[in-house]
Amino acid sequence: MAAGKFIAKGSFIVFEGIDGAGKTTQMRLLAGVLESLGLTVLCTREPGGTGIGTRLRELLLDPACRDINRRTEAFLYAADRAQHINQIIKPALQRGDTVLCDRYLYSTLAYQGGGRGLDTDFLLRLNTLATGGLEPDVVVLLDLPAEEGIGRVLGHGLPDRLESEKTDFFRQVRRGYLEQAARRPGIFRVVQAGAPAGEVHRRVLTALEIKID
Ligand code: Z5A
Repeated sequence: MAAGKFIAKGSFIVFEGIDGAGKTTQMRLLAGVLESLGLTVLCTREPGGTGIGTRLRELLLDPACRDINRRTEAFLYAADRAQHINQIIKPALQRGDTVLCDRYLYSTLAYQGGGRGLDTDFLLRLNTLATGGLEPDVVVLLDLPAEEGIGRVLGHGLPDRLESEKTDFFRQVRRGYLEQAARRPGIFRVVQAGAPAGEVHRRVLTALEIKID
């Protein structure tokens, strides 16, 4: 097995995509491969990668908070991110762990920007404050049509606040992601995610230049 330029001790890898894109599934599969390469892997997520973040997540995804102001929502995601980076991500990277993160600031740009129409400059300024400029080595964008993603998640119980949004919203979110990927080809790897999980896993490995003999 050989790993390309993105995979090393202390690499920071982010998975992005609309709801149901398969981020959790693909992170778990990749973590297994990286561990077999001898790396110590930390899997984490946003929102909710810390104790404080878990409480923010409950608030953010609560259907009763449907009337949240879109700027308030952006500030809460940024607050979750600031706590997550300082408590979890930076210490792990400093230890030499390989960090796999389910969502990061690109979710804010896609959902609060593309989906809710907040100004990109405002979101970037807010998130530069929250992240201190910390960027991942690579962003794996799992891309699939909004209808497919929604179809996958609606199988698992009551929809949370964001899952109940209209399909159009998720189309705009998807567009927001694809625009980011087009603007930042150096950091984004777009993987077509509308295939069985094993096939998507192979595509992720190819995107990350990991070769299995
Ligand atoms: N949000 C935001 O607005 N702004 C921000 O800055 C941040 C987040 C950080 C987090 O919810 C919400 O917060 C999210 C965006 C918003 N929107 N919502 N809702 P979350 O963490 O609960 O939701 P998620 O990240 O979208 O997770 P998810 O819905 O579970 O999707 P996933 O992790 O991408 O997929 P999965 O869990 O791996 O798979 C979902 C289902 O599909 C499951 O039943 C799998 O068995 C199935 N699956 C997975 N892969 C496949 C394939 N290849 N084929 C068929 N079925 C599959």
